Amino acid sequence: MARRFYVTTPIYYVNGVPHLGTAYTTIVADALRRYHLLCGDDTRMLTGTDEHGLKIEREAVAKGISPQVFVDDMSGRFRAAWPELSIEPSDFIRTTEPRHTALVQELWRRVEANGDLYLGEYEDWYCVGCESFKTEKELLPGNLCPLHARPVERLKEKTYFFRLAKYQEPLLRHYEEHPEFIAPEGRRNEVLSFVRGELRDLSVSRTSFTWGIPAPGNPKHVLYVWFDALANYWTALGGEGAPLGCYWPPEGYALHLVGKDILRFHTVYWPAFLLSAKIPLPSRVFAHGFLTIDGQKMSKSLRNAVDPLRLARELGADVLRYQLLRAIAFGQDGDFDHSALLARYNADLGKNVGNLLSRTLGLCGKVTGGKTPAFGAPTQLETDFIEEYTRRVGASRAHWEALEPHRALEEAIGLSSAANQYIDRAAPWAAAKADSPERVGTILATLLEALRGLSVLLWPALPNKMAQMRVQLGITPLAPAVGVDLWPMRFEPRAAGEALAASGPLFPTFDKDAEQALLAKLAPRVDSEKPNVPVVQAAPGTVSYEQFAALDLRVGVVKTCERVVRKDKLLKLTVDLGEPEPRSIVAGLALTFAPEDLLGKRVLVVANLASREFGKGLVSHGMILATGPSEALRLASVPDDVPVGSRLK
Ligand code: ME8
Repeated sequence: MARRFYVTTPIYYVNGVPHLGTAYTTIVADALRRYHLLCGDDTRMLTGTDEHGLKIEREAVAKGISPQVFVDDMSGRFRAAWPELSIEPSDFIRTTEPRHTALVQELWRRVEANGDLYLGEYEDWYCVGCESFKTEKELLPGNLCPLHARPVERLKEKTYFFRLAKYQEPLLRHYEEHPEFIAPEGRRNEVLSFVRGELRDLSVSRTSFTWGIPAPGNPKHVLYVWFDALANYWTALGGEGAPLGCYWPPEGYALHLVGKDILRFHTVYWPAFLLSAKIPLPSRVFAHGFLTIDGQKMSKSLRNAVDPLRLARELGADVLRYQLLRAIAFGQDGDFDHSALLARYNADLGKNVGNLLSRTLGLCGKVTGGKTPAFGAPTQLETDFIEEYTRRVGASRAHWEALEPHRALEEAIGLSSAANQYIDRAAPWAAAKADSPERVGTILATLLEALRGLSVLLWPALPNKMAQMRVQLGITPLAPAVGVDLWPMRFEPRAAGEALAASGPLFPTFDKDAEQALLAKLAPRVDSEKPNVPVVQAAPGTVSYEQFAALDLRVGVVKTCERVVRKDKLLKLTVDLGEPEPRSIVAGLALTFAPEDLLGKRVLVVANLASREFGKGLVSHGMILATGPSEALRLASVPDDVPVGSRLK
């Protein structure tokens, strides 16, 4: 029976670009989506962007642009990023979309109609990074937020309160009646002890800024950004009675994947709002751990250095996906280590799965003329292998069900190791020498079937590589359909005589030199000398280190350059910044330089400047640094041996 499976990620704040942490949650969600598709489940995945609130408003003001222009640009970056990681959400919601704002206001009205909102005044410490009030108890010495290590602000304003205290008992009852609601177990205990403590009513509106959804009936207030954001999971389905409502309980199964930083919002506030609005609760909230990078705490400046998109462009999305899903026990904190990524790639994919494929197809090429052989009489070797196949395929499925992708993939790789051992034991080359074509055929047919199974088991993590593997195996691409279970629970070798299509190695391994070169390119530039001091607010007229580090200054080389018709000062260039495609940049350099002067020149580029339009179709995606008057400009540069794409810091 097809289940209705709805998986969501947090909607990400648009004050930064997608980084490894946000990519992590979104990749896991996509892998789960793919697993459920394979099972024939009616599957839906939601991600999106969280665009209101003080943090975003301030960021836009700092950039001198309107919040709407800022969020449009940043949200676009998230939307564009996910396909590069082979993430294919069914929907992408933005909290500034009318479909969302209208339904959030409906949710508010329902909560109000239930008597759960009242006006009052609130005074407490507020962390803009968390968009959350903090009690004195929670703060670090010096009034620092424990998560952001930044000073909190004292806020006092008129606000609507939500009667959270009223939901203490109903929440505890829900946790008890639905023990699976909060996972993993340790997180559940954290929430239980929080809710058993003193649950204070929650401030859910703000009056000191305007970048938010107006409170129905009192537009002086904008809704608290978390009230607004949490509702996305429900508003994206179209609210009550909408056709997509079937993905929400009671008909559907709704799973929220979140990082442990936002557990309380999802397991206390969100269910309380829903209980108040008389809307069914989601089925489960799973809070995963936090990633560190090469053993270093992931901070904003480091995040920029480990750009998941850059990794994916360098190695392919599948390699990054596999490492995040396999190396980190889902639920626990984990380290993302570049050398470990390459080592695991070589071991699991290159030398194990890749080798199995090339050995099998190589033998088929020699022995059966590149066609599938017939599966004849099995010996004990086949019987044992098939037993192991069936056990591992079942175990892998059970681990996906239990939200243990790392274990599910471990079983798949274990199956590949077992198949490699089986080849060594069955020794098809010896059977070929002994002129036993039937025996060789049985061995190769067994291996081909194991590979076919693997192409399904590994697809949630490695969708592109498994599609290529299926091409080499001469089988059709996976085409999941609702109600059709594609999980390879039965071992059914293919008919003889089907064409195979061996081509180059699927997972070419990196030798030591290639590994060193890649590591030098990929490893984040961690300034280990930098003391781990809390960031203090920048004095007027200065920028903080974080603001400086947010600038992406890169070394590029000019590939093409031409004048712009009717714009005397402008040149239109393409500049290689070490990205897959050169950037188009429009620069006011034409009064000093002729186009040919600049060809092949090294330049310094502000690579993350918002794109700017200079006229119809004339858009600049970066800025070249120079000094001097317009007619006598000198380009800022670095020595010629600095590699293209290097970042300045
Ligand atoms: O909290 N390791 O958005 P956000 C693992 N807008 N995951 C990480 C991570 C790390 N080091 N850093 C971030 C918000 N994440 C709100 C959510 S939902 C209604 C509103 C992931 O941009 C993880 O999923 O700060 C974490 O919960 C989320 O990004 C926070 O994203």
